[in-house]
Amino acid sequence: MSKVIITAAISGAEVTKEMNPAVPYTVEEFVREAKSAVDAGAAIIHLHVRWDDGTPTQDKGRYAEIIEAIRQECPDVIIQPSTGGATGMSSEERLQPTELNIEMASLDCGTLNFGGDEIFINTENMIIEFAERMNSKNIKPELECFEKGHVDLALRLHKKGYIKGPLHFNFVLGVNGGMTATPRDLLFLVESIPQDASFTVSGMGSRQLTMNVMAMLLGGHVRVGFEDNLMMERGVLAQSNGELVARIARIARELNLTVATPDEARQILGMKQRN
Ligand code: KMH
Ligand code: ZN
Repeated sequence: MSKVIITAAISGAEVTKEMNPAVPYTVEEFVREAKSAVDAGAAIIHLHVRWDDGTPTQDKGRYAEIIEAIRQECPDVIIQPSTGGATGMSSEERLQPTELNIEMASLDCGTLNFGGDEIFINTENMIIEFAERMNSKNIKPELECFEKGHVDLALRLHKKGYIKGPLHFNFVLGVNGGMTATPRDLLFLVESIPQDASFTVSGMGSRQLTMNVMAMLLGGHVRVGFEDNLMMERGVLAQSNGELVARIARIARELNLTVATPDEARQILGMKQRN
């Protein structure tokens, strides 16, 4: 039976408690949200951290504190810190979590508009620098692609040896400035990557569910969580990240897929086992 990896992006850098009171800010809230997601079937936690007042930070010490606390409750889960951080952060700031003992991180593969006046900057040289940092620390990159040009750049940098295989993409669709979260655009992206690459799909807002289902039909993996979507349905807030994970895990099982454990996810993604 095919396996599907569920990633939970539990916090993000843009969503706030005003939008959904369950968005985590404190260490205890991060643990609560991570545990709810893992208990429901998440194998990977994509992690942005905050200070207690909700301010997004890439501070190494804050990551260490929150990762350690999550590990106490969820010892096996793959923790994937963000190196995207929030728009406007410098490369040095964003790279801080790679100084910790982590096994995976996001690697953003191109620049894009990010709504209003925001620009999410990832120049070619930045991507090379981030990739080389991850290579040197044996950190598995998840290739975040918000549009097709990002996929092409990632493939070019792979060919040049900067991004190591096996390649694992995350197609992030529906951001204001990136590709739309439509079946046509997702299919175009899936058909643009090598046969032996794996992919996960993130859709914004209500498109989280539709893009997740399509990803599974195409043999891919899924990302849910507050970073991309705060609602179960129109007008109904998700009570926890776990609620979003539980729904996609149920749908996966109904599609005759098995939800991957963290160790199975490591195997699928070509990562070292933890112990
Ligand atoms: N917060 C966005 C500006 C990542 O985590 O690598 C970038 C982001 C991507 O979320
Ligand atoms: Zn992120």
